[in-house]
Amino acid sequence: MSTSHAWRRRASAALVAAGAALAAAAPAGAATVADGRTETPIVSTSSQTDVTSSVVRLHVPMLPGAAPHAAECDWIAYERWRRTTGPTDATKADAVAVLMPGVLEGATAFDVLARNTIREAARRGKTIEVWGIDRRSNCLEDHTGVDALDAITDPAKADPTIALDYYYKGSTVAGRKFAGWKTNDRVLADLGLQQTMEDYNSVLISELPSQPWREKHVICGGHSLGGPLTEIYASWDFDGNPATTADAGYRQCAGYIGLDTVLAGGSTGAGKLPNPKDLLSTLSGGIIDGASGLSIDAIKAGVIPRTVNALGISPETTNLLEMLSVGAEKIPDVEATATVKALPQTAAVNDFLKLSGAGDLGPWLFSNDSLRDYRYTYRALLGQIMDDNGAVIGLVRSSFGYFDGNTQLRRNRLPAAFAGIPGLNILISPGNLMLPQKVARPQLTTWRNYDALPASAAGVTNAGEEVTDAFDFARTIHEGPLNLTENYFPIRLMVDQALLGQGSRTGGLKYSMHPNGITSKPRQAVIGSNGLLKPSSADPQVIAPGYQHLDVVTAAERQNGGKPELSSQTFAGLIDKALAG
Ligand SMILES: [Ca+2]
Ligand SMILES: [Ca+2]
Ligand SMILES: [Ca+2]
Repeated sequence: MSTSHAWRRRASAALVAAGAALAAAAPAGAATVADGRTETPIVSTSSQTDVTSSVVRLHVPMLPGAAPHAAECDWIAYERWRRTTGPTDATKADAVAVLMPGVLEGATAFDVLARNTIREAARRGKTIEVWGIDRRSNCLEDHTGVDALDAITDPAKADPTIALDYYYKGSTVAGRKFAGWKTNDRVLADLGLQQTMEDYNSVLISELPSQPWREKHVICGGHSLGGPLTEIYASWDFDGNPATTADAGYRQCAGYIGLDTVLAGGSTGAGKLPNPKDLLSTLSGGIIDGASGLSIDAIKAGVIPRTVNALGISPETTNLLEMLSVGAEKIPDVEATATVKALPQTAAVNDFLKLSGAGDLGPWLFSNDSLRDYRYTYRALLGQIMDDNGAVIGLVRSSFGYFDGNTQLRRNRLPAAFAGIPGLNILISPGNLMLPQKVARPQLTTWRNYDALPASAAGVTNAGEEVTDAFDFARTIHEGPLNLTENYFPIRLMVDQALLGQGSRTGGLKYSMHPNGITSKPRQAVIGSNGLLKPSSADPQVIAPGYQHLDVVTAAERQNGGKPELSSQTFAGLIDKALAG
């Protein structure tokens, strides 16, 4: 990918971007909204210009009884990808695929898969759209500082200090001051399954008004937790009367796609429940301890955390990731050390840098060793945090290249040390992970893309295991008004899922009435061979060799060795099958 080429296009589109910024502000002011719908074009630096992207926002107030909340939270959003030459009316497309993200994941995660699948479908003679849902919890995010950084068109001036000063030093950007992290916002306790299912459905029925059309042309699916959420959507009965089914979730979908996830896994209680309790325990910082800790009242009262704030994973650090990704896209080879050293010494930032940089259990427990001890370019820093040869957190791993420039690397032994600790071992996964040695005068660690591995990668990774383009990966973390992270993942959502799976039908869970909805239509899973799941017989599945948990949605169209990109090929195949009915 040519960065300079991308830069020229971005600069030439500056006027469009200015207009987009105004439209994006509409939900706050609402003055320019005629009918409760806005669509904001995204100025993308993707080289695949035959696919265009936009953000659609719909005015859909929260369910009655929700806690007081910001006006932004009465809007829902999705990112829309479609053929540049295709119809603007989605119902004129052959198919619309609607995808639900996983834990801590935002809509832009689907960018690469969406583009590749739209292009593959076109080669098969079909015009399709892909929509990525941005769950309602994203309404709590304030992107002002990151967006200001992203808007700078001269790479030499893309100084992250602009964003850091906004989030940490009270500076004013675009007339706004940061109001602080909303980790304990009461409204998060209301963002459970019922609200999420209603939102999934609202996108479909308001944008594609004909139920018969939807049942023939809409593909439903998701990544990670988005798989169980799709199973639950298929089971949902929106008028609460199981005798009428035109309103049921499974009657809105022609087929289902699962991306490193399980679709027919029993999240509705129909089969064996994939046990989310260890993950819940970890995400809640150990406060939720198994089934006994599952209580909606406790979340509302604030006894159980309302969002993830554990092990350095917090709204603060996911926001930081987005900031760093701007550097990894625009100034990939510039040294990031000064920025890393300038990061605030908050508990969340320190925990995250230490978890990522300690290298073994002893230093993690007894020292201050952290990523602050090493020197990286921006792209190498992103690699340390998210690549399959750097990231200690398996949920965020993608395979986008390998380190270079530093001859003093060592194995990172911390994840292996965590392997026996229940809960921790779900988030912190062993792998072929490297880290710079801690030395007095560290060398600068640089980065090589997935298709240009250095000889020093031998024995750690290889061309067959590297599948994602580093430029596109960095781009998708922050591009446009949305982003790749769900900074305020509502723990309520996963608690509801666990309760539903245990058979509870109290409150809003009573609408899960069609447990076999997910098996009523064609379905297909793509499983990464290095992802988070073991192969299972729950769904028809394709195994993507070398793919990590995120690679199933980020893998590049052009694979090493001329191999086909399996996620988009499989996705397009499922669409063909579903359309054939
Ligand atoms: Ca019904
Ligand atoms: Ca790698
Ligand atoms: Ca987000």
